[in-house]
Amino acid sequence: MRTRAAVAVAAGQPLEVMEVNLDGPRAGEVLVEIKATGLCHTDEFTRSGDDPEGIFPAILGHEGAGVVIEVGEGVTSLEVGDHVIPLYTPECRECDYCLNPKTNLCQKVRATQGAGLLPDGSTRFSMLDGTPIHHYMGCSTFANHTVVPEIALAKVRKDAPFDKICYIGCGVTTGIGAVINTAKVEIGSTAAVFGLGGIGLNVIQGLRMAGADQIIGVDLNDDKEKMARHFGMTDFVNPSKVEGDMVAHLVELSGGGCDYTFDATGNVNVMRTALEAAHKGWGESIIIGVAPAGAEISTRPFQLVTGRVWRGTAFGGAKGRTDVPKIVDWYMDGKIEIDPMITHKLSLDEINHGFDLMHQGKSIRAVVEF
Ligand code: NAD
Ligand code: AHE
Ligand code: ZN
Ligand code: ZN
Repeated sequence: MRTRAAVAVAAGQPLEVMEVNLDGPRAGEVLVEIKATGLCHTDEFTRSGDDPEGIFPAILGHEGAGVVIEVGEGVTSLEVGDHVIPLYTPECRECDYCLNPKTNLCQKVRATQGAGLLPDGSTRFSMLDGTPIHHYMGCSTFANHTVVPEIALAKVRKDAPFDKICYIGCGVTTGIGAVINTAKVEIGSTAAVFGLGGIGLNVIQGLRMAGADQIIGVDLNDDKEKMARHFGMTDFVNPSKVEGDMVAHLVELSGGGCDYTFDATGNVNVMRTALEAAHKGWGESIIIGVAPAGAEISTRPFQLVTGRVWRGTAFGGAKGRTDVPKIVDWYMDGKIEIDPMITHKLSLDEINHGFDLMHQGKSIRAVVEF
């Protein structure tokens, strides 16, 4: 078939919206009509050329929701008409990682996924001249139709709106999951969140659910304060307005250091500040942000010797096929809020404007509706 997609033709170039060829699903694969997709900063990270795994041409996008149109041979868990959210962290339920409750990093298809291919080593997308187009994070949701492995689809209820639940495909689950699954924040905790964008606001929402007492938000952009307070932030810090050392400022503000800190910026200098603002003896700092090729984190080992813990999280530690349908229920039951964070709706043709809004700090989530 043919479908319309925004293609990343080369690193650093705007996406090009065009008709592409899409082959049907093979064994273990599912054809999905994407109804809506969010624009995550990780898509921009790859488009820009910062991603060491970036491959071009590719169809980016990993925060989508849609409907099953066709299932390939041997697919048993999904049928035509099911509503689904593609998972960049699949859940095969049989690999060593899936069988270990300590991780969500299913490795069943990670090697081919990282190479921009489906598990059989080929692509389903191609240009009209036959040039193959790579898949991205196993999802490629910047296309009206995509082919995804069965193990990388969460089946969700049919009454949930696509233009909101697409965000559960990354930002919502990552932020809330970082608090609940990775940090396991306790009632009464003190926390700091660095970066109040599409991920950081969901960390804040997760901290409020977990019962944190103090939630310090840190961002260079003052415009992020209002929305963060809406989601539960108790104190706002703009580092550009802090005189002297940021770590000392945060340690004082939190009364000795934070029980938990979260980086949602992808900046390795911020990651160091976040680690060092964690409480001596027990503070944990969770890295969520994704840093460019070549960037490295550093601190004095003494920071860890004296009891601080540095950890990371992918997709908020969520096991997607199991956890994502529950998070959709949380949204539908009013336990979590998504709507205020969807600040812009765009057509596929306007997708590059969505990345402009991200750079200008004007959007939280821009969502493309097909
Ligand atoms: P975003 O652009 O919506 O938000 C980033 C925020 O950080 C902005 O508000 C910006 O003003 C702020 N910021 C930037 N530099 C800062 C600094 N030096 N100090 C303080 N604030 C600063 O991005 P997002 O979609 O929220 O993504 C955030 C990060 O999380 C990105 O690196 C993204 O790639 C990563 N991410 C990781 C996962 C994961 O599974 N680990 C999932 C999703 C996103
Ligand atoms: N390709 C990058 C790494 C990017 C990365 O860490 N991605 C996160 C999800 S970000 C979603 O917005 C992730 O899931 N990581 C685990 C994994 O297996 O990729 C690089 O630096 O090479
Ligand atoms: Zn993402
Ligand atoms: Zn697995």
